[in-house]
Amino acid sequence: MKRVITYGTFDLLHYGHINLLRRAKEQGDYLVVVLSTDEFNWEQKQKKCYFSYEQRKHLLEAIRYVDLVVPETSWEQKRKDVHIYNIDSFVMGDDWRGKFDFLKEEGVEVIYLPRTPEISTSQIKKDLESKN
Ligand code: C2G
Repeated sequence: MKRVITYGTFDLLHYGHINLLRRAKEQGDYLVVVLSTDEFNWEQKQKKCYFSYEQRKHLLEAIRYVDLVVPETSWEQKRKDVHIYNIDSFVMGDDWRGKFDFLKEEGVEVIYLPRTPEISTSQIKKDLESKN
């Protein structure tokens, strides 16, 4: 059983997120999604989510590619997480390319996948604002 992990905010869930989750799951048999809490988003990413952590978790758990959703509360937890969840592969979109290569030291394959172009949560918010 090959176990894969990925991290994110996944606010206003969109097809770019789904493409990432689908391709992450294709790397193995079991996908853990570590979902940024509302506090982590605000304090560390200055992101104010439209959906709360519980709502974003609920949405992610409904996706066929996702097997487990757990909280992301710090940048540093990745080194521990890959052992807690017995991870073989770490997957992120390539906007993060290079940022998590240190996980190779933990015996984890690190994969950066091309982002889906022209869609992002911030773009959705901008488009909606301009329409009003
Ligand atoms: N993504 C993508 N294509 C898009 C938008 C997002 O492939 N058009 C990917 C991102 O690269 C990321 C995942 O979807 O791998 C989740 O994106 P966000 O919710 O924006 O997550 P982010 O804020 O990048 O948080 O510790 C890592 C952070 O929690 C990552």
